[in-house]
Amino acid sequence: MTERALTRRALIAGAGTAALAAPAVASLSGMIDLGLPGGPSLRPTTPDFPGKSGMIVQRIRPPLLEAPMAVFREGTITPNAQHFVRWNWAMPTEVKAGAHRVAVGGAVGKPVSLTLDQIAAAGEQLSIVAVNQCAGNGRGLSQPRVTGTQWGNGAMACAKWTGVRLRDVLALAGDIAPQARRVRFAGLDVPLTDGAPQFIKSVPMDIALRDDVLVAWAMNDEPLSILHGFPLRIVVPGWFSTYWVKMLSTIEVLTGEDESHYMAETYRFPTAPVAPGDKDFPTVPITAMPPRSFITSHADGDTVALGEPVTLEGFAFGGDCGVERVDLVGKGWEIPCELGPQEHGPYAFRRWRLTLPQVAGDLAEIGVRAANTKGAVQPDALVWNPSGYARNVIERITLRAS
Ligand SMILES: Nc1nc2c(c(=O)[nH]1)N[C@H]1C(S)=C(S)[C@@H](COP(=O)(O)O)O[C@H]1N2
Ligand SMILES: [Mo]
Repeated sequence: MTERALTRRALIAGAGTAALAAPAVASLSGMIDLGLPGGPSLRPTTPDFPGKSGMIVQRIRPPLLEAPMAVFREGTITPNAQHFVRWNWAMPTEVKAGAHRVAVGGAVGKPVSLTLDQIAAAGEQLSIVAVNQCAGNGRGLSQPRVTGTQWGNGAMACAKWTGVRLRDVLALAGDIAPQARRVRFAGLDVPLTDGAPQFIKSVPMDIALRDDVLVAWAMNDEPLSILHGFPLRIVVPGWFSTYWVKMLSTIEVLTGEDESHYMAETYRFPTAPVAPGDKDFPTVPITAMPPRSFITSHADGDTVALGEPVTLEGFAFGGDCGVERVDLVGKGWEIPCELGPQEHGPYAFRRWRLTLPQVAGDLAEIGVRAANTKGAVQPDALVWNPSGYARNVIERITLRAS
């Protein structure tokens, strides 16, 4: 529940029209090195996207903005100004809340077209803190390299999402047909090239009806910005954000499999290990996130004082459940880390820390390894796949003692 006295009306009606000024390519402000193996690794940063600051520009239009890793040093909630942005196609740069409708149709008793007020009144309002992570997060670090947006690890963020349950919105459209299999979402964005597929995604019925899958209008107590999908987006805690459709305009109950492009052709993961060049192997859609963890107190190549204690800090997330444990691992050794409180529930970032009593020499290739409460553990070696999806290999750094 929201602590602040933000009513659903204030959130939606108060937002009125959201618009996005075009960013100026001219005023790129600095460069950041993403450390991508073999390069090119430098990316510009810009202050020029509205509501954003210090973001790494992967692409201007449609926008792809990445958070510098330093953002994650602070807290377990990522500020909206540093929340990564990803659009497959161009999104409208202005959306009028009063005119917006969400069509709910397909295999339902009574197809409806809902206003924002009707959606906000569909059921209990609730807030859930959850990690929003692109399925391609960290893809640029793949070795061998793969095609697609060359993200470092900054295509992730943790935020508090506020809205109503998807199942309460579905209920406004009458009875769901007994043969219903999936629920598909579309937004207002349209392909830039003729004949290209629209970005639509679907989840199985049991996921759609979950207690915590939202039609959300707020992110960290602010109305969703245009970049994050004003006025409404889907939130599926624990699942990669490819399913978190923004600028939601259509909800469709399907009775069969979903053969649309972004379900049947892409965002899929091999069912067994593959090597570069392999073809025609079976795949399944990318769905739930595996656990990940990061060191934020130090970066690769940092110096630590020889003979002194050193405190390492960072954060972890369990993926589709909570974090069970985090270990610092070196070459042939491991030490359990102290976990911070699970302050925001199982789907959020969680802090860890560890003090080593005395630095005896270089800390070569150290990393942290998270295990989640369902028993999934981060692997030692990259599970390579041709699209670089679902990276969760232990990320290693070396600290020099002197
Ligand atoms: N309408 C729409 N929703 C979308 C997308 C899109 O292209 N269009 N991209 C998805 C993908 S792949 C990601 S990673 C997340 C990014 O969410 P964010 O920009 O709020 O961080 O939005 C998802 N929802
Ligand atoms: Mo994504």
